[in-house]
Amino acid sequence: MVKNLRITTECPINQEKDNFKTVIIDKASYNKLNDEFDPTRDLISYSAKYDENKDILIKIKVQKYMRNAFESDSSIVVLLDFIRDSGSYILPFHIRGATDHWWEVAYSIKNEKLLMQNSEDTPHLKDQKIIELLQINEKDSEIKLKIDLKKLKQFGWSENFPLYVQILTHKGEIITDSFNDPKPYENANFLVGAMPINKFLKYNSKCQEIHPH
Ligand SMILES: [Ca+2]
Ligand SMILES: [Ca+2]
Repeated sequence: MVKNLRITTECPINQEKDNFKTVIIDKASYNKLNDEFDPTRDLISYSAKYDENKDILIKIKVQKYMRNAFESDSSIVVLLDFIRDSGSYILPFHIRGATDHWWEVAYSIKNEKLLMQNSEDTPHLKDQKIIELLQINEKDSEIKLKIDLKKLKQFGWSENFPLYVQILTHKGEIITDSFNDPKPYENANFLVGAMPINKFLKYNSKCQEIHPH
């Protein structure tokens, strides 16, 4: 039994500037490691939209973006689960823990540098550039990514399937925050739940606010 499940409420449909739509606002606490980079690993919100080429853009906001954090062993990690009955439940990049959404590709974002990992049963995805970093906005503590849906379709995804996105931060092997569960580090490092981002955008769903319990 997973304890401390997140408590969420709906927040109003929020069209941000540039037509991004807020997906999740995280008001829960995070795992402070008491180095100078705690605020950089604190996830605040994420939002998404389709771009003019029908790819999905994702914007991730942290409390305070500090480049130095990502020059050492911290990063923002994005997991994509887009093939049913496939993928890995063990977290990538030697991060301790697991997820209930078995991912096919994972990206570790360290400033302009992206590391990619594919699950063991999807070797054909190795070195495929599915996520691209578009922008780091230090002033607003945001990064912007593109998910290449044409690439996903090449590898068996279709618009009818959910595209589950999971986002977390970590330092070394330790999870520090996630949008799936506010305190995975208190729940045996198990991430629960993920947003099917294409369905979210298609059905104009309301954003979720994660509250401390
Ligand atoms: Ca947070
Ligand atoms: Ca999967």
